[in-house]
Parts: sequence; C-alpha cells; structure tokens
Amino acid sequence: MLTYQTLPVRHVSEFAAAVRDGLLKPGQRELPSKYLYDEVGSALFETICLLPEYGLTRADARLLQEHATEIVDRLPLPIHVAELGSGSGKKTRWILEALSRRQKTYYFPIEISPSALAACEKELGQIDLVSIVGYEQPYLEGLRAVAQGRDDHNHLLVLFLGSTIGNFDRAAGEEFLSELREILQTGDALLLGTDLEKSVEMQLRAYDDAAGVTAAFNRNLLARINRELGADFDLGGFEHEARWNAEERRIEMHLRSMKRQSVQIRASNVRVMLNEGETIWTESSHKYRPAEVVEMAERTGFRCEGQWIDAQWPFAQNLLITG
Ligand code: AVI
Repeated sequence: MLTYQTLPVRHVSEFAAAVRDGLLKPGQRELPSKYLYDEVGSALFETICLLPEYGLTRADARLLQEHATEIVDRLPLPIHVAELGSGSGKKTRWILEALSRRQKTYYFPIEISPSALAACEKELGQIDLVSIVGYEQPYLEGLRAVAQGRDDHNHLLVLFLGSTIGNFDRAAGEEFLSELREILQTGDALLLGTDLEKSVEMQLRAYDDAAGVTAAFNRNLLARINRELGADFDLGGFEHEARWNAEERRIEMHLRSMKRQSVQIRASNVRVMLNEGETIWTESSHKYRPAEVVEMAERTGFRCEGQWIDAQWPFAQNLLITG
C-alpha cells in the first residue's frame, strides 16, 4: 500500500499542491476557499444558511418568491434554465414554477457535487412541465455543454444565485462574467444574486455567529486537510476570525494560530512553522453596491434589465440580458 511519504511528486494531487502553494506563499498565507466544501463543509454551509445572523440566503429566496413572475415576464420565451452551483435547488422552485405556467422548461443544474445534484433532482423533479438534466461538471464547462446541446430557437436563462460571485476577487468575478457571456447568444439572460454592503456590525455577525457554526465551517478546512492529505493540524490551536476589509469592501475569513506551532502536510510534502498570531486567509466575500453591478454588467457584455432589492437584508437579484 502507498503511504503519503512514498507517493512520487508527480502524483501529488491538485489539492495537495494548492495547499502547499498557499501555505508557503510569502506574506499572507492562504488556502483556496473552494476546498471548504467537502461533505462536512457543505452540510455546515447549509446550516449557516439557517442562522439568524446570516440573512443572505433568506433574502435571496424572498426576492425569488416575491418577484418570480415579474422576472419571467421580462424573459424572451421559449427559454431553458441552467443553474451554476444549484445546491439543493430549493430557491429555484419559484422561477421554475413561474416559467412552467408559460411553457415547457428544461432545467440543467450544473454542480460538481453528485449528492447536491441528487438532492436538487429530488426537490424539483415533481414540477409539472419541467424536465431536469443534471451536469456534474465545473460551472463553465457544464454551461458550454448545455449551450452546445440546445436548439437555436430556445433562449437560455443562467441562474447564478446566492452571491457566489462574491467569493471571487472582483477582477476574477468580472472575468468570469465575460467568459460566461461568450458562451451565451444575444438575448440570453443571467439572473445574478449579489449581497450588498450593509453595516459592518451586521456583516461581521453574519460571518462570526454566536453558535460557532461559521467557525466550525472554517476550521473544517484544516480537518479536511488532516483527513485527506495526512496533515497534523491541531484544530484547537486555531481561532476563527471574520474581518471587514474596508478598502476591498469584503469580509475575509481567517484562521489565527494561537501559538507558535509546526504543521506537517504529508501529501504536500511540506512542513510549515506558524507564528503565534499569524493567520491563514481562507475566504473572501465581496459586497456590492447596486450601481456597481449595473456597471459590471455593462463592461462584460450585458445590460441590466431589472434589479430587485430586499427590504430586510440588502441583497439584489439582477436580471442581465446579453446585448
Ligand atoms: C457561498 N458563499 C456565497 C458564502 C458567502 O457568504 O460568502 C459562503 C460563506 N462563508 C461563510 N459563510 C458563508
């Protein structure tokens, strides 16, 4: 049996390489946020969405529930729906039900997690006049496959909900929208959810809740590295920290080392020495201004056809149409 030590360098996985590069980065150490979502991390995120302090998911769902008919009225029909990162699919029900009152609809959830795809099919499989075909692929690869398979007279509505775009750096988010636009045809649509700026206190509470679920979500990244890469992180030696970066207008999640400690990550073939007080940056959540989303849409080949903002929790659904 191969042990971590005997794995040849060429077999070091993408995960192990990303962990090594991030932890050895000069200046601020970091770990890519996409690795927060293993099975445990995804379950913890689902719980975060239920927390009283984290109003984002409820605002996203409320807007869809309240405005689905109005959103659908502004779409060119017939139209099929593709969703990037469908998760369990709960919020999508409102849009699919509104569409199914007007036409037969194909729904293509694009999701790398097979269990999330299965949950989504279970949740939405019963809606009349909606057929579901799941794509177990990364976002843009899946969208390309959907776009290739469609016939010319059907438009495409892409759903990118939950402010997932906020987890990209601003420039990378814009680049992502440009790439997405390239896959679409004129008249196709993107419904983009964006969390908006609000009081710093409210934002910090949303990412550092009283029950400690977000802290567990953050620390699970170290637990995952222990499990999958044979590392020896002492989880009790790290504190969760949520910070507001005012210049970049984003919440950052960090893990602060509470002592000077050394950690070995066997699959990454690395040992790192962390100083007391030093942090590992694990996620950014950028917050937007309504006008900024309209401008970003215009720079990436869309026009903003409608913007709906929640009254309780500043969050916007933006309906963008390709020009
Ligand atoms: C998935 N994403 C939009 C969440 C956010 O708010 O940035 C992830 C999250 N991280 C901590 N809490 C929630």
